[in-house]
Amino acid sequence: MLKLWGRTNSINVQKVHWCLEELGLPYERVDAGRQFGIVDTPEYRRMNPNGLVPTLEEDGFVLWESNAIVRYLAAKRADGSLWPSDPRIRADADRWMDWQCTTFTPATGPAFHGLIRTPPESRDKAAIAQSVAKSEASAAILDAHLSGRRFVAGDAFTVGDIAVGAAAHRWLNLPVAREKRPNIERWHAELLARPAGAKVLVTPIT
Ligand SMILES: N[C@@H](CCC(=O)N[C@@H](CS)C(=O)NCC(=O)O)C(=O)O
Repeated sequence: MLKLWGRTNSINVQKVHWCLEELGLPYERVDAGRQFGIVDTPEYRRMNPNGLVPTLEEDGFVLWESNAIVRYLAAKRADGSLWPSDPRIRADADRWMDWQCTTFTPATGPAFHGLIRTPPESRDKAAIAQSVAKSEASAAILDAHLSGRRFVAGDAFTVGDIAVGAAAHRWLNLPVAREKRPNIERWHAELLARPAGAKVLVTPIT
């Protein structure tokens, strides 16, 4: 039985949660992190020494790092669709997963934390403005890439859409003025039309 630890408002947890829902696998999810605690207990630290969420456990096999977990789960679908079997399409999906965690989410992070998790009187306005500018630069790259492509790695939904989609959902729901990005908006609407996407990509973001 698959067991996932993590609170549902974390995008890293959302990726794993979304993948589990896409695959229709039976699983148990335990709220952990921030107000739910658990991550600092010795039992949790034995599984995940980082004290972060998500963590996945399956019959004694423990995995952390959200993108690695998503790929592990997607590999269970043996038809090579969600984590593509074609090496080039797989590399493309993997590349966008890496871009999400090394470029896009670091760009949006200060704006998210400043505007959503920090009281107005304590906000660093300059850091938020810089974060919005960096996020726009990332959004421009993603929007251009999605021009003429249905999903990030081509015609089919893959793990790349899960990672980038969770991050894009957060960006699109930040209370900031954004440039129009028609390709991102069309793709995001398609992600939300998927039952698993609609279940996991909740609003408001918190
Ligand atoms: N690279 C890790 C990052 C994990 C991470 O930073 N998790 C955050 C939530 S998104 C966390 O655990 N924050 C502390 C907490 O929730 O207590 C991954 O992708 O899984």
